[in-house]
Amino acid sequence: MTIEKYKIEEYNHQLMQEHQRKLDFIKDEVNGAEEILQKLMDFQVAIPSWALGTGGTRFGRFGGGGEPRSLEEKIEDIGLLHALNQSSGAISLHIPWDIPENANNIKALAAQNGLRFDAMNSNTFQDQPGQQLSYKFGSMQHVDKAVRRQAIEHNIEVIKYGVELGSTALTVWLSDGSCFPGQLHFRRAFQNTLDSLQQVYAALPDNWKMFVEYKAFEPNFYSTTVGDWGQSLLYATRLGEKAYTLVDLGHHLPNANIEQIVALLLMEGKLGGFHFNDSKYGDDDLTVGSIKPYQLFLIFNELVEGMDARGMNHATDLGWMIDASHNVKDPLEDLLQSVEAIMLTYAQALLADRKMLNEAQLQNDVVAAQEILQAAFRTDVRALVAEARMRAGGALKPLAVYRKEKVRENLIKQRGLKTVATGL
Ligand code: AOS
Ligand code: ZN
Ligand code: ZN
Ligand code: ZN
Repeated sequence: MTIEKYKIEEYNHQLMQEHQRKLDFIKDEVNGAEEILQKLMDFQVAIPSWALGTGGTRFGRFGGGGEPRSLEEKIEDIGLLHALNQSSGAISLHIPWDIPENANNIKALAAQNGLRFDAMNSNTFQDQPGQQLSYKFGSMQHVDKAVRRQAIEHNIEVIKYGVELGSTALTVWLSDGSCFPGQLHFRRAFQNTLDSLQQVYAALPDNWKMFVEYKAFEPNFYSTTVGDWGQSLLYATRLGEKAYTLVDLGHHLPNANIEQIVALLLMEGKLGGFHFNDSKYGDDDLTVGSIKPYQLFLIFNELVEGMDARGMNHATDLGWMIDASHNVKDPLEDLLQSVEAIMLTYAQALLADRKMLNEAQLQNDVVAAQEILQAAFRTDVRALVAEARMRAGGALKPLAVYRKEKVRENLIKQRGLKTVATGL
């Protein structure tokens, strides 16, 4: 199914008067509104192929129907999101869940939908049917060289698929670790992992990046071999200049200061990419901005400040991706909400008065610093984000159009009620 452009324009037209009033107000309030609008239009967030179906937990899964049954249908779904918000112009694939049978056709279909291929994701956290050796005790860390070899070869295969599709990054998330004290020799696990990663790194094309994603715990509950940003940074530094750390917002121990982590990784030129989501307890993979919107703002504040300090291009120099899972929401509605939350927060970070903040910091004026940040965070930028979306050809209110056009009902009609998308 597709949503015709004229339909979106019709809906926009109905809302125009109200929108214009709000836009005029905010344009009056902030400096450099046009510049912010352009940055918002340029900013694209990649949608993970595994987030288009219902996720579920180990206690069960309650499918919502009409889920994509193939890579083609996943691309179609993201095409729908992108038509509505014009900010989801990329897809992050997962091998083996999304093996492209015919790369040229898949590339053409993505292009038709205005999508490019962001980072490719490998999978050595599950055993696949017919797989020779098991990852039960790890993949790249494994004591058996043959298992490590298998994991390395899989990652090299993922790069090959990515090259065919025009992707330029590989995300490696390893579930390697241990469940009990004594199970693992930490240094040996680190060395084996480094050695394995080095062999994958050697197969990376020149224009590619490698993202090393860390995660505090789960599925291993005693130790994780890429468990925090320190370990990830250590691997990335040892690997070389094409290797970077990837920050997934849900992968920290409780109360970690993620904005500080981001600031330091940027300072070192080692921040490569992002997995946006939100969490209350752990790797909850909840809708972006649904639990801790102020934390998200503080992270974006550091991102904008740090990227500007290094002269980086906000839209292209980092890999912006969502990593989400949905238990009770329609996945597409959830993703619309997540992208919206990212754009709103990015806009707020763009309008923070950084010059004043810097002065306040130099004066040790703690109160002023807080006022400046919170003034930006409390600014209602919804009309700005909506305007950017409309100028790019999207909907002023994507979620409303999605519901009025009965997208899910139509997808269920087309694909059936009992569909299971491959993914987490
Ligand atoms: C796992 O917890 C990580 O967040 C991964 O980035 C991701 O969920 C996984 O690679 C999906 O395949
Ligand atoms: Zn992730
Ligand atoms: Zn995760
Ligand atoms: Zn996750």
